[in-house]
Amino acid sequence: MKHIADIIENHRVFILTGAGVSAESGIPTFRGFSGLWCNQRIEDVASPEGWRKNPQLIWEFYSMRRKTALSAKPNPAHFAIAGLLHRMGDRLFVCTQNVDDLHEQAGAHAVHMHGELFKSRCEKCRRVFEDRELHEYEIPLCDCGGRLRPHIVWFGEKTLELDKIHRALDQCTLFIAVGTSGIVEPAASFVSRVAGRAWTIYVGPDDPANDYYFTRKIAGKAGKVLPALFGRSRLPFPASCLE
Ligand code: BJW
Ligand code: ZN
Repeated sequence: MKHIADIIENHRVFILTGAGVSAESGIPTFRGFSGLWCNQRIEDVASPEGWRKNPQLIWEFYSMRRKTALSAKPNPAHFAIAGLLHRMGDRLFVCTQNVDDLHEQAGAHAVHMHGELFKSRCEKCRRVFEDRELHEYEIPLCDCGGRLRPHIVWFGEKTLELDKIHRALDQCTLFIAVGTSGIVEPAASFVSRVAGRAWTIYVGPDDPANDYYFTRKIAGKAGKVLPALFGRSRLPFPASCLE
C-alpha cells in the first residue's frame, strides 16, 4: 500500500506554520487572546505605534509571552515536521509565523518571518541579541546606549527573509499550511502564489480565511494530523490527489 509520506517525500515541500501548531504546547493562538490584553487591542500592542506610545507596556506584554514560552515544550506536530525535515533535507522548507522556538526545540530549522520571542534588537545600532530575560519593570539598553525592543515584526513592519521565502515558494510542488487563520499578510497570500501549480493542503480545526486556494483541507488538530500525515498512516484522501 502506498503511504502518503512516500508521496510527500517525492515533492519539493513548503510548510507554513501558524499559532495553531503551538496551541497544543500551551501557547495561546493569536486570536485566542480574545483580541484583548490588559484592555488593549492586540493590534495596538503588537505595533510600532504601541511601542512609541508606551514601550514599558509593550515589554510587559512580551515578558508575559516569554514567560509562557519559556516553559513550553514541542508537541507531536513540531516533532512530525522535524522528522520530515530530517528525511527530506533541503527539499523541505519550513516557514513559521510563530515567534516561539518550539520548531528548534524539536530539532527543525524554521525561517521565522515574524521574528523571534527570545531575541531583542537595538533601535540605534540594530544589533540583534539572544535574550531570554524578562523586562517587566524597565526598558533594557544596549551597550551603545540605544533602547532594546523585541525582535518581533509588528503590523506595518516588513516581514523577514521574504526573498528567500519567495524563492522556496516558487520551487515547491506541495504547499502545506498548518494552524493559521489565513488573515495576516503577506503569509496569507503564499497559497495563492503557488495555487494552480503546486498541490495545496490546509491542516487545522477551522477553515482559514483563504481556504479557496487549498486543493485539500484536513480538519483536525495539528498534533494529531501531522504525525499521521508524515508517518505511516492510512491516507486521509486518495493518493492520486498528490501524484
Ligand atoms: C489550530 C489548533 C490546533 C487552533 N492545530 N490549528 C494586504 C491587505 C490588507 C492588509 C495588509 C496587506 N498587506 C499587509 C497588510 C497589513 C498587515 C495585515 O496583514 N493585516 C491584517 C490584519 C489584515 N500585515 C503587516 O503589517 C505585515 N507587514 C507587511 O506586510 O509589511 C509590508 C511592508 C513592506 C515594506 C516595508 C514596510 C512594510 C506584518 C505582519 C506582522 C504580524 N505580526 C503578528 C504579531 C507579532 C508576533 C507576536 O507578537 O506574536 O504575528 S500578528 C499575529 O498574526 C502574529 C501571527 O504570527 C500572525 C498570524 O496569526 P496566525 O498564526 O494565523 O494565528 P491565528 O490566531 O490567527 O490563527 C490560529 C489558527 O490555528 C486558527 O485558524 C485556529 O483554527 C487554528 N488552530 N488550534 C491546528 N491544535
Ligand atoms: Zn546598540
